[in-house]
Amino acid sequence: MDIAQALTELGVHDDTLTQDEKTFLDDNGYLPLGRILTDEQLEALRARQDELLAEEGDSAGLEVHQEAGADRLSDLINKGEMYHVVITHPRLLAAIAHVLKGDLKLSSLNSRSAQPRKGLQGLHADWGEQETLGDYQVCNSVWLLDDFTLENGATRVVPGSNKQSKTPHQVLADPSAPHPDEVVLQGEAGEVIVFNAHTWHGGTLNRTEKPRRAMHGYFTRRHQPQQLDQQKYIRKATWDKLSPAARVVLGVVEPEEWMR
Ligand SMILES: O=C(O)CCC(=O)C(=O)O
Repeated sequence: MDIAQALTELGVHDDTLTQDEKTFLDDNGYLPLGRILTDEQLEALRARQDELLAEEGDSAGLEVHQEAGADRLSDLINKGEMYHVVITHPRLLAAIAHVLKGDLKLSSLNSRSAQPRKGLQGLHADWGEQETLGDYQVCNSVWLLDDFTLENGATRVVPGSNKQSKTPHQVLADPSAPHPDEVVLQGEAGEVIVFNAHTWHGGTLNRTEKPRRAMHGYFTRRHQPQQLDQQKYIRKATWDKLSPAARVVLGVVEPEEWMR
């Protein structure tokens, strides 16, 4: 099955996003998708996150990246069926497909919880300078496990920065400083916001006493390496739970040793 068939099977069609939504995403480099998770899904994801952080301790996030001031987890596709919504939800996939011209696979699914009084990141793009402007290679999504507010370390983006080739580090004297055009992405727990990962973005300082929890479903073009090599990490128990279409979105094929 190719990715076009997989997306169709998962319910992604030309009109899954409205024309206004596509235009907003093109112009601004991000798009709030509204509420995607049910209350039950949200509770399951929060509970699993707490469980994994406790279980993994100092190793949490190691498969991809650890960060001072934030609790991170990686390889979440293999850590619970509740995470599979990130590679199967039609509105999410439609937005990613819009940015990546239908040529997509998951790069990684990580969570990032900005710790109280910490979590400020410099503005960055998840890719270097754009070689061909508008030929995007990566697209990200933030899944809010807590409300995102102006106070608790919500993600900021610079709207329209997807439409120029440079990264913040090439252009800004201090990428950590507030940017005059930045927008802080506010929303309620259970909502999802897609952002073109070439759009300048970063976590803000969590000024509260509670963690700010979120997951990042990060996607890339099919010819690019993944942030986490999903073929290397795929577990049999995960494979068995995924539909053929979801396996294509994950970019995995059945390992030979399982076929013997
Ligand atoms: O969690 C956030 O608010 C943004 C995270 C981010 O951009 C990153 O970790 O690269």
